[in-house]
Amino acid sequence: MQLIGRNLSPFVRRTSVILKLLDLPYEQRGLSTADDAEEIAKINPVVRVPSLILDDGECLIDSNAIIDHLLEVGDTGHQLLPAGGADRRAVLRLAAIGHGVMEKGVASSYERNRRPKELVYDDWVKMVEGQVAGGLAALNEAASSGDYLHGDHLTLADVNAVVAYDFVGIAARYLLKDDPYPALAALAQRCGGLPAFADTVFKPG
Ligand SMILES: N[C@@H](CCC(=O)N[C@@H](CS)C(=O)NCC(=O)O)C(=O)O
Repeated sequence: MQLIGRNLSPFVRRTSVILKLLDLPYEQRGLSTADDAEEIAKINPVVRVPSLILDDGECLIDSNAIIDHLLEVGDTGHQLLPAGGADRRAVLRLAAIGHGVMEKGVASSYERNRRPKELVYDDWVKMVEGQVAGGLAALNEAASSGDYLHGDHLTLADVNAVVAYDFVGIAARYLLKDDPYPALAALAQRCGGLPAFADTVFKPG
């Protein structure tokens, strides 16, 4: 399989983490939407990452659809996502909060970095960063009651939370000043020691 995109994108990195946790072999093609739009357009008509090209050439787009497939083929014991019921709903809810933090963190970064300075709308940046903070606070609260966000082992909720937290640390570090989310920071540190997370840290260049 071939994963398209760089791990700077939290959506790409969470896909990389899941591939590694499930021990699924893949290569990564580090294309970026800023520099490689033409190449990416040949793979995904809306020019976004990640995409995953399967061994038979089928191309999946959007991290949600990609991870849905990876869990279907690789998480047959339902470790990362419970098979059903209240546990599944709880993991999906927390995973959605992590995914929302990624979306709002990316939106804030695009507003600040992809527009000419005079066109940046500060009130809107403040609003999306308030949404990032709300999501991180909710994840921090969930992380405060045990070693994992839900249950007694690592799930998709932890993957998204840690990747979202790490991304905010890169893209809007000032939001983490004075360690406002200590339980989430501790979870990120613990998970950071696992190869699936350590091997997917974005390295520029
Ligand atoms: N819902 C998508 C979001 C993907 C996304 O926004 N990726 C960003 C990179 S971090 C991107 O491709 N941005 C370019 C664009 O949206 O124009 C997913 O979960 O995969």
